[in-house]
Amino acid sequence: MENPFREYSLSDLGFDLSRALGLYRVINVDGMPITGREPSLSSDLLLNMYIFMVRARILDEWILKLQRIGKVALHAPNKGQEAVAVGSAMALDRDDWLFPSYRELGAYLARGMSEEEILDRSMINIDDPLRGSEFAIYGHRRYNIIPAPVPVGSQIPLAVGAAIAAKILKHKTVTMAIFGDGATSRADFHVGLNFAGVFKAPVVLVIQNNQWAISTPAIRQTASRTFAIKGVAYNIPSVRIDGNDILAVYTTALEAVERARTGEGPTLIEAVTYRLGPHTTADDPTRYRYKEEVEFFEKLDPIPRFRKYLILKGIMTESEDKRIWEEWSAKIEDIVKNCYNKPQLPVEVIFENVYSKPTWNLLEQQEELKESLRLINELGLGAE
Ligand SMILES: Cc1ncc(C[n+]2csc(CCOP(=O)(O)OP(=O)(O)O)c2C)c(N)n1
Ligand SMILES: [Mg+2]
Repeated sequence: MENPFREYSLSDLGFDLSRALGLYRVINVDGMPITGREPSLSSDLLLNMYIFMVRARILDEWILKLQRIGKVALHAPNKGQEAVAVGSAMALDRDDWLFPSYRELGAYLARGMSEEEILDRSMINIDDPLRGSEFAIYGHRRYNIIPAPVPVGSQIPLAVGAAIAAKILKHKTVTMAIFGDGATSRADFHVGLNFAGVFKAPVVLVIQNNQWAISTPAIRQTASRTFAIKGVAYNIPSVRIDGNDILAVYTTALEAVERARTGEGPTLIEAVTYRLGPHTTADDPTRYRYKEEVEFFEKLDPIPRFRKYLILKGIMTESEDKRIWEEWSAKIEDIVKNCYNKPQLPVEVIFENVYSKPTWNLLEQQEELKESLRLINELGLGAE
């Protein structure tokens, strides 16, 4: 037993506390690299990062439009947060597991999910892999993506538990949870961090600090100077980074994934970003934040910033960039049309996948539904 009366000092932490207070970036807000920080990555990898962000942006805009015409029930816009989603997911290997939140289209794409699969889910059509259960929630076993939970932050202890299980089984897999600043106020966050610290779980915990939890600003979420500092109390190396700099996100996440894989335990990453859109399509942010604030953060958009860097480095020309946007806009428009025209799921699916043998009251409700549908049909009251 260690002497409980022993005195500790900062050097006992075993990691650099200042990383939880600083703001690590590799490229500045004008897309200029910071001397000595550029990773040596292939042009293909850098271009892929950019294309995933472009695809996420185009897809996000489409889902928003589809919601506005009544084809999608609800959407949580991703605009402005693409670098966190893409950069962190790209640091994972194929066999690792992602426990995302509901604002990570870029992460699903980076794990190999297609626009078609995402849109089938959004529109709850006949090919919806989750057969209508929940809404605005994605996930797929094929890509080792756990469907995002609705209760905020509940993916954190799950990701930590899965990481501990992998460690016990001596699997080399790493788990990563992505969640918001709001989730750090849930008990799940503290329980998760406590277990991760004690059991040295091979997990990477990424806070998407987008400054808002619906209408609650980050300043009302915590009195801590940074969100990353919270990890220090659990003896978890914690790093605060510029989440609108995809190279900072990718290199920090990669370092964390490697630490986890080599048995060094968890890392907490606070990625500072900004939610440019509303919380969801059911939210009106003009009721709680000024448009000047949004205009200020629009200038820090991660996509034009990385675009400037790629052009500056000669990895992409202006016309190649134009071609990427045109190509993906056209491709995604075709996919939208195709998914739009697929038949809807039959309404009876709401009774599926609950009990292996339906209970008497479910059977009764099923009959009632059938009868209501028959009546609606007979009276010509149905939607097209
Ligand atoms: C336990 C729980 N409480 C409240 C809600 C309602 N709710 C949904 S999202 C949200 C805000 C979450 O904010 P944050 O964690 O910062 O994520 P962001 O939406 O900004 O990505 C709230 C309060 C919920 N889904 N679950
Ligand atoms: Mg938030």
